[in-house]
Amino acid sequence: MKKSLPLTPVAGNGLLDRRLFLQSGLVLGAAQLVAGNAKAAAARPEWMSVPGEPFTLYGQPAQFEEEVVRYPAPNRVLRNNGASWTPLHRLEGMITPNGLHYERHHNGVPQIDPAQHRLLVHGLVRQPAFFSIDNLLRYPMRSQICFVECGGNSNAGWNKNPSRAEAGYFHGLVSCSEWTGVPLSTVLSEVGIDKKAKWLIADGADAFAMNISVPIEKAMDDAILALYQNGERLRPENGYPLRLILPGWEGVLNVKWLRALKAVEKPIMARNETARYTELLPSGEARMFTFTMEAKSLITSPSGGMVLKQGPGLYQVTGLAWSGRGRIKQVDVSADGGKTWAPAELQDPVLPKAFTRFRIPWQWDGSPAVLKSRAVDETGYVQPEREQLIADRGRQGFYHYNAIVTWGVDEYGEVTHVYDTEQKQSGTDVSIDADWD
Ligand SMILES: Nc1nc2c(c(=O)[nH]1)N[C@H]1C(S)=C(S)[C@@H](COP(=O)(O)O)O[C@H]1N2
Ligand SMILES: [Mo]
Repeated sequence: MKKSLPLTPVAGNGLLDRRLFLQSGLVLGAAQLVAGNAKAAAARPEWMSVPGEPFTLYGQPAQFEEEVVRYPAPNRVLRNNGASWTPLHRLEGMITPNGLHYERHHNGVPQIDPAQHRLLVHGLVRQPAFFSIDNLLRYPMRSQICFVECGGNSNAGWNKNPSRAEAGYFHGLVSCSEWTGVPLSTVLSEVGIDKKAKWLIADGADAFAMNISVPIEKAMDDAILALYQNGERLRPENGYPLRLILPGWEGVLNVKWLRALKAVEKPIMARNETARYTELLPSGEARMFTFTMEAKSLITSPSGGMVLKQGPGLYQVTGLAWSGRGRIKQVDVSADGGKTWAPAELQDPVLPKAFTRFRIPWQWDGSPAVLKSRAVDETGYVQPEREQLIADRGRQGFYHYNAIVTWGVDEYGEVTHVYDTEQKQSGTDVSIDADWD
């Protein structure tokens, strides 16, 4: 017999040992006990009396899951320049379903016929070449599970008042998929890169004609010319038929609808690497070419807009952590606004540059509580508190917000986003004040 763990808190305000969940699935006491007649409880539901629906060619979510959708940025969609958020607070595990991957386009989704699409590799190369999709499909492929995150994700965190958006509609400009395709290094060695080349200019085939500069080292390291997303061909909105995947690097560099790569000596200084995705620091200097997305974590349940309906008792606190520098080493959770912390259980697999699911049991006593999570990655980088991030970066930034997220729980079990350890703050609803131009 295993010795069972005591329900003694391991940190303030009722956080319990993370191993408790590994002991028994019934620890939350969530099962409904059969009171009285077990035969009535075993009665067949109505859908057992008629044959089911026929087969479908392509499956859709259950009709009862219609609320699990992306959230489009208000007013921006009509102009084809905007974003839509992944509902992270309604998902589990570490993989984002393809239909819910966040979207960010600057001029809509081009409808590309794969038979007519070509990738041109040129510039400082021995032999410029075209690659059709059929050509690329013949190369040996590689898969990597990694996140893609927009540098503008979570930017409502810079606002003076805490956003009232639900967790995913605030932090969901990040998604995690298994990307499969041809290692970019394979194609580059085929065309022969000149030693003078230090950058690749990547071009997209959308009406925005998006372009951006990618350092050669990253291109030769783990970059993928992705053709598949979670086992099926890319979705149009995520770059069909070909996109660049740079694991752990800012979303904007992951050029969709990829049509050209030009080897050059210097970055092109495109709009999206100068006027955008760059921030003015308090020193007056511009923080540019940041590339790697820093470690971040987010409690997805309970989170903003949810209610602890069962009243005081045992709850599962769960969320996601990720880092562009590598693996997540630890996620600490606090229920007392950061005074004390306890390590959460990290769910396998814990992969570099991928979502990592964490869980910890929490005994809520019915009084106000303040939940936080803090990610530490394998380089030792610790996710900063909001005050710290603002002290380091000032408020002119707009991009690259990765501070600790705080959820306040009131005595009714209602969960809201708060900024500091005060349980509740007044403040008007803040829309995501994003300049997506
Ligand atoms: N061709 C092209 N590539 C693009 C963009 C674009 O507008 N056009 N948007 C970029 C930005 S800013 C981000 S955050 C990611 C979004 O990828 P997704 O829409 O697949 O989530 O794609 C990047 N690649
Ligand atoms: Mo982005």
